[in-house]
Amino acid sequence: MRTMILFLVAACAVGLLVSCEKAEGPEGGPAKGAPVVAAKPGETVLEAETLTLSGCKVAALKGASGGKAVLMMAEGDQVTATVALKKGAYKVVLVMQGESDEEDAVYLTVGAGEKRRMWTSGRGALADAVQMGDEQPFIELKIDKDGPVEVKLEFAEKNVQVDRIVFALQD
Ligand SMILES: [Ca+2]
Repeated sequence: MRTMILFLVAACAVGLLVSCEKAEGPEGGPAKGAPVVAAKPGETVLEAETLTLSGCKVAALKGASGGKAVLMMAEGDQVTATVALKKGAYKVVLVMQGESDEEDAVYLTVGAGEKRRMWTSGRGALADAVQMGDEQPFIELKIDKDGPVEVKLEFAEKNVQVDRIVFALQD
């Protein structure tokens, strides 16, 4: 009987260790769904909740940077900003959260670029958005000269939460 109890205790301990590892993610990195991109040199981060909002509202979101995101709910909702970027090639990462297949898309327009339908592969967790028809979790942006760049997010589907947009300057 004692052996059995010891075995159960050991099994529980192993179970706890395994779940801890899962919570921390591979190699002690962020948990799945946690923000993937951390601000570092060469990166410009726009927190969606600090930008100019029309229609949509700021909502608390666990795991989001700043603890907040913008909740897109209806046709016409939009978020706009002007960001000062230096000349160069960028990867633009849109970090957002969608709750279902019908609640996972938003339109993103950067500078003179096309209006892109972006959707998140994650469900119920923060994830980097992917452009429709593309597998890359970012879009490529080329800036020809230093200066202001217009950024616009527009409603595509309801119940989408946008955490932030990261412009990462490439070498
Ligand atoms: Ca945020």
